[in-house]
Amino acid sequence: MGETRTTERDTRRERVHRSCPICEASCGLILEVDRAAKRVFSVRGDEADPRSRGYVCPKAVATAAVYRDSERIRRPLRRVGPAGADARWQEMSWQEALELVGHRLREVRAAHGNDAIGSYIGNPTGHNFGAMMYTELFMKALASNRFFSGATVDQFPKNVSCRLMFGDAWLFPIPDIDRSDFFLILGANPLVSNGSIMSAPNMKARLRQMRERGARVVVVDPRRSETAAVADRHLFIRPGCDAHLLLALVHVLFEEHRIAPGRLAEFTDGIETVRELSLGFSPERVAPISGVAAEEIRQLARDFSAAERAICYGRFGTCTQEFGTLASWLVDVVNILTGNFDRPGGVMFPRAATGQSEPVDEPAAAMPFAEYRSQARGLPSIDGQLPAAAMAEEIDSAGEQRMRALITVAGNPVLTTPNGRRLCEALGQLDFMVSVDIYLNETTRMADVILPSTVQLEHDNYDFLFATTSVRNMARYSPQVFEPEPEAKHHWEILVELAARMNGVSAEVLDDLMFEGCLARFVGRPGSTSEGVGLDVVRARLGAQRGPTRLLDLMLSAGPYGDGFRDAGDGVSLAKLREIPHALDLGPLEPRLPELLRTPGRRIELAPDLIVADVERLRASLVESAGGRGLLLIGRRQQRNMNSWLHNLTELAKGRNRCKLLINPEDARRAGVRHGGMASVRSSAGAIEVEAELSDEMMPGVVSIPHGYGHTEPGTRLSRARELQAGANVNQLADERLLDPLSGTSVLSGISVDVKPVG
Ligand SMILES: Nc1nc2c(c(=O)[nH]1)N[C@H]1C(S)=C(S)[C@@H](COP(=O)(O)OP(=O)(O)OC[C@H]3O[C@@H](n4cnc5c(=O)[nH]c(N)nc54)[C@H](O)[C@@H]3O)O[C@H]1N2
Ligand SMILES: Nc1nc2c(c(=O)[nH]1)N[C@H]1C(S)=C(S)[C@@H](COP(=O)(O)OP(=O)(O)OC[C@H]3O[C@@H](n4cnc5c(=O)[nH]c(N)nc54)[C@H](O)[C@@H]3O)O[C@H]1N2
Ligand code: SF4
Ligand SMILES: [Mo]
Repeated sequence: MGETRTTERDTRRERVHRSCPICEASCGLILEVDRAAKRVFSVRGDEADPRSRGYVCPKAVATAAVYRDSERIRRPLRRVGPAGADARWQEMSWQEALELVGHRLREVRAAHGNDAIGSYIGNPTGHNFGAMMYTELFMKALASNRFFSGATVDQFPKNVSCRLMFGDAWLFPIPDIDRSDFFLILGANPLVSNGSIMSAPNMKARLRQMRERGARVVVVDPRRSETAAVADRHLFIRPGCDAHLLLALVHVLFEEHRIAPGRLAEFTDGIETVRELSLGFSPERVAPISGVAAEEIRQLARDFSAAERAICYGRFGTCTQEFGTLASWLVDVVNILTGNFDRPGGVMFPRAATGQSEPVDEPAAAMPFAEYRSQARGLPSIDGQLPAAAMAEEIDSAGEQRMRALITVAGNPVLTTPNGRRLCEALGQLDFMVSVDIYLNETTRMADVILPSTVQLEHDNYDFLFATTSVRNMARYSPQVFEPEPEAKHHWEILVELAARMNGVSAEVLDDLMFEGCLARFVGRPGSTSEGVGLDVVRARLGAQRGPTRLLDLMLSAGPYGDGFRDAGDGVSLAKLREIPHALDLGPLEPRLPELLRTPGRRIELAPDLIVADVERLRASLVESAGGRGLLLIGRRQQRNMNSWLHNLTELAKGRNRCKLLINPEDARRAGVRHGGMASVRSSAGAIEVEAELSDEMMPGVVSIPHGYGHTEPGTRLSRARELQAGANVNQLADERLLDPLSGTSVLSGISVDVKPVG
């Protein structure tokens, strides 16, 4: 790393630009590389990038460090003998590996039906254009109801509330933070996470700029987080009580005649129903439960509605809790009732250059709910997903109808979903398991076959998902930097190859199907840039390319900023993006309603039936006694982690132990736990031991342990993670039975625990 002495080699040094694929912020990077020697000399922020202006966080180095990690898997592996410390892994050729996996999966399907094969899709998929596009194809090829993903330990409540209110699970209202006067943040810590469903590099500078121009930032969080520490006001809240608090805010808005939806009223249904729902939730009623004083709630409602342009924003903490969907819904209810929805300085819908967030002709049908039910617990599938928390029981407790094979793709559910111990044991009972992954980790060590994909520097990429979550519209293409090793396969190629083998067709046929699907969906839409363009023109222009780059080329030219396949046109095209080494700034977000709504009649559904019914559960919780539930456990993110998967990189994992229990000194005294001493933390699901750190940044009654640790399982290939940051798996404490019923999302924030000193 860094500058080295001048040698002949320097003549081969080149500077290449890419966006960082680790988190949503997608910062612009400059990498200094030697392509021939496949070396990265340095990674730094790109000052000329209009999005990130030189900003990067310490994780930027991961892009290079993962590429060179000698423990990363580079060729398919097959396990010989049982999983565990003594497991042996044999390298296989791609041909052999794909044949074997295809054969075993077909066998399971023939004997037990489609649903006998499950799949779990993890987070890095969202950071990889090819993976995203072809996962859909892959799911169709599997045609199984047993679909699980990281969403149900993350943002799925927001997907559900957006689906019910706006007709699309992936149309997210995004904070227009650079033009706002008031920013209310619940359950998010963007200073550390760098923003989630709010893509914007350098949150620290942006929040500072907000305050410099007189805007106010209020953070509601059971921990005085890094973000709370730089806010104007921080309110402690009891975990799991955001829906109570927000409904009390709504109560005050009605009571004090602060309802001002403005033009939104013309296309919003259900305002009166929401008023009625809020009646029983006065601040006085909610205060003892939530721990937020009634007067604070009233003041917050007044300040929020008095601000010229305000944002109510909730994220991880408001989703992964008992009332996750209600809280996610109420965040938008507050924005809508105060007229801060779809207007500058409030929240708005970004416009992706690839066209997936354009208005559609046909309204969406009702959200599929319970089209399938899990076999063990009868849990409903919701918009096609089953709760990740149900994976273990679908294997170990579903009798003849059990899940017999599993495909994990870029995920580590043993560490990231509830009750990792049970899941791990259940994985051992599968007839067959295959993992598309680049590490032999706590989950993939249970697989029969591991299929490693290329990593980011070995393939091109496009910031596809994050164009729909960005605080400014943008387009960003990242070129491939290094040639992959001979025969290496890209993530999308593995998915197509498997899909092809499952269905007895060739990979080319499937790839062409994908392409034809995109042609039909994106090209020639009335009013679009490609209206009237012949498909023969499009085909000729796209040439003989294959795979995701062809799809991207098509989507960009057909998209809302596209050149419409007219060579002389001045719009966006892949060829033009290739010429721009940075992100292309497409301007600030703009109002897009009601045209964009995908509900029948293009109306905002402020009081969807499923949600109205769930408010009863919230009402019932008001009469439960506050307190008496012992300590409540929440998580926390740390700058040098990304969920479970960067701990094998010395650059990021070195330093002091980070997997600690944060506990308020008063609670520690009561529990007899010392600063620096080991504490045993027990819940209804399990127990772990971690070092305690006393801190008044924790609300009394609430403790915190970060997730993604627990690199202690035998038989992984993560020697540095084990040595530097083994930690303990906090998801041993997450009970797989506790879900937000409207979304099937796990309760990870607000788990009842007992804390005791060890020994
Ligand atoms: N208690 C608790 N649990 C949580 C959370 C929490 O805050 N608290 N957070 C939740 C959230 S928000 C999320 S998103 C989930 C994440 O949950 P997961 O997605 O299950 O977990 P990750 O740790 O992100 O695992 C990423 C996996 O992808 C692999 N990988 C990385 N890059 C590539 C690549 O380029 N190709 C391929 N094929 N594989 C790759 C890694 O080796 C790793 O196995 O965890 C959730 N779990
Ligand atoms: N450095 C780093 N950055 C990351 C990640 C990472 O692992 N490391 N992961 C990425 C991923 S996958 C995601 S999804 C995003 C998530 O990004 P964020 O949504 O910003 O999530 P967190 O940083 O976990 O912040 C959640 C906050 O909610 C608080 N909280 C917990 N329970 C409650 C509650 O019941 N109510 C309220 N009001 N607050 C509560 C916690 O104390 C915490 O401060 O971060 C992304 N960025
Ligand atoms: S904030 Fe850090 S991890 Fe996220 S994109 Fe920027 S450099 Fe990468
Ligand atoms: Mo996430």
